[in-house]
Amino acid sequence: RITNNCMLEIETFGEEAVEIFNQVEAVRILACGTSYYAGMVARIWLESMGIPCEAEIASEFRYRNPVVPDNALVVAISQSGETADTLAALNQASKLGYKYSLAICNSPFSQMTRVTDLVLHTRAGPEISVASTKAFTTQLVSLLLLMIALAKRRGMTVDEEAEIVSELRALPSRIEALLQMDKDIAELSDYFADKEHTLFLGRGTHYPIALEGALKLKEISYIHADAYPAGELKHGPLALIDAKTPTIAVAPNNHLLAKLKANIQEVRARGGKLFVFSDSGTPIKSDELIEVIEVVKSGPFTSPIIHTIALQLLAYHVAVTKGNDVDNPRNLAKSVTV
Ligand code: F1P
Repeated sequence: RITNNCMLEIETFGEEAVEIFNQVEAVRILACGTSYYAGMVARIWLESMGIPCEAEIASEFRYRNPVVPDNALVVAISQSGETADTLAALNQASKLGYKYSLAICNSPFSQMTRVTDLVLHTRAGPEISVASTKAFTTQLVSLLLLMIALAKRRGMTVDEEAEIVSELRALPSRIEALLQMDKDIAELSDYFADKEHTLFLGRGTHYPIALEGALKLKEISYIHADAYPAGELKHGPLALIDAKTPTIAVAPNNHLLAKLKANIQEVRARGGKLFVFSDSGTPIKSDELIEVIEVVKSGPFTSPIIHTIALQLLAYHVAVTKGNDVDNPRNLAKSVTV
């Protein structure tokens, strides 16, 4: 719910939460799969506001003993709220002495919501398909609201807050506009349907979006997909580039674009076909090896959401083209409770 600015925090989190947020000095995010990628984006957001933050894979954190910062908030993100590794990681965080806890969950009656101090419901509605889609985008919105609540205590100005809130208000119409691109994205699916491997690249907040795009393609299209931070290309992944391995670059028109353009050229120079998901107006030209897909332009905080939906549509159409059961992919369960 995005209501008028001054009410935003109380309406979203409640007064008890606001009291806890006044104390929080550091954040550790714990999650699995798609939810972990949302946490990776949030880590960059929180850091950019001067809030120390780590994002961790829950199945690793549950066996570790890191030093706990003072007044630290542990944030568990989970669509189901029943994921065994995330619950175990929360338990470990409590044993280690994390002072406060928050669950960001889609299911209001899940186990996770019963063990944390605070709960933020993502209200995505029921997710019928196994692969997380709208759970992810609502997690990102929830994490943005959390970032605002915490950043206000670190000197975020009213104008800065208003800018992010106005971006959020514009999000539904931008998503509507993006969904109009469905046919264009569907047309790409033939190219991918017979491929065995795909590489995803991104930088900054869009690196986790590349990871999520790769995960969706794996989960429902059964195409092997890996995502790399684009700067890592020359440290190994370039060896994978050939005419049979397409690369998808998540390339919004932001301060990292110049670097990403150089990485795109590195792939092109080796004869790799590229699909560049950019914003309208981005100075990258299509040619025989590069196909630019212009997604709806959005602000810096909501661009990861817009780009995610474009990649979700791509994975969906590739899966449909291959005749897969999109809602029930093989070998996967909706809730990973063991
Ligand atoms: C985590 C997760 C999902 C994935 C699949 C298996 O679930 O890895 O991201 O799409 O459903 O579980 P959750 O903790 O977000 O419910």
